[in-house]
Amino acid sequence: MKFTLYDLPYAYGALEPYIDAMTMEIHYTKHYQAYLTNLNTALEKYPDFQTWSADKLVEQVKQLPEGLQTPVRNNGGGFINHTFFWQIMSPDGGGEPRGKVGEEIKKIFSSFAAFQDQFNAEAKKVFGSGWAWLVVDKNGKLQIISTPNQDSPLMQGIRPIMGLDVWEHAYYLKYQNRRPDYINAWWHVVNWQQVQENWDRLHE
Ligand code: MN3
Repeated sequence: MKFTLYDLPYAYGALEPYIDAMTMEIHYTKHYQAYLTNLNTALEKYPDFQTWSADKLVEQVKQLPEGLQTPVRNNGGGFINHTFFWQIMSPDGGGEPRGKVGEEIKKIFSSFAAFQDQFNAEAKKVFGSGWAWLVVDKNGKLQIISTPNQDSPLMQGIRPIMGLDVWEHAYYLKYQNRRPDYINAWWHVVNWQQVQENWDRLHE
């Protein structure tokens, strides 16, 4: 079994003006594709693991054969992180979350604005390349974390329900060095309905 690209449910230009079409196209067709190709190539030599899901490979990366650990960490992580990221954005996104996630955010962070401030601070402080995440921790509580490179929260046994790619490749064409501007714009495309579904899946 080989992994395949997740089909974007919207056009490259659909998230304009917040995320430009060229960035989306290069991000999807070059970066995302490269993680996928490299993951599939790495697995060719390890038939025992070809039936595992990509999430399981990343989650259990430390239990894998040594030669498979680094490719899974970097490319498996890159593959699942991006597959996740495409889904939590939408041209119909933005605004404030309603329903259970909205309630939980207000309960834990006191207000949506305070939550955004804390998330923005976490995303800004990532040194070099990485991700900021809204996760459900082991006690079922919402928490904001960041990870370096393509490390996934799954590697710590925690589940993301929302995440933001702060690698320069995600914003440099439009925002150059202005990561805070990219972060502020990104809130306009957050697909809260999907975030809610991600939450629901963890609480079934
Ligand atoms: Mn990326």
